[in-house]
Amino acid sequence: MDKKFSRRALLVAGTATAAIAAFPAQSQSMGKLHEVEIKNFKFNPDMLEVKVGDTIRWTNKDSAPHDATALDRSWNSALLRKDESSEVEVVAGMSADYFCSIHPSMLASIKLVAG
Ligand SMILES: [Cu+2]
Repeated sequence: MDKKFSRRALLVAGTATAAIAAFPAQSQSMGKLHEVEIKNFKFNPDMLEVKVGDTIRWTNKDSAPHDATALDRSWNSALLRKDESSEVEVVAGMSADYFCSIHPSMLASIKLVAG
């Protein structure tokens, strides 16, 4: 009946599915974990060298919500509130430039290097 509510429920369901897909059971043992802190509206570090099979974990230290979204929107982290984290596994051909979809001036990138 409440359109707003059902739209929100769908969004949560979609996020949960994406999170499961981003956490294959072996990802930790197969690659390196890279930590990116989001603070004062900046990704730190704002450039990461990663290999296929690595995992990137973003943690939001701001009161404002943030996420990490590919500029071409081919991948994204979960929406992060303060002190929340989200992980994305690095896959072949992953697009390199990303931003916060809520604050598009927050830009950062990853560099895929050969394993
Ligand atoms: Cu943001």
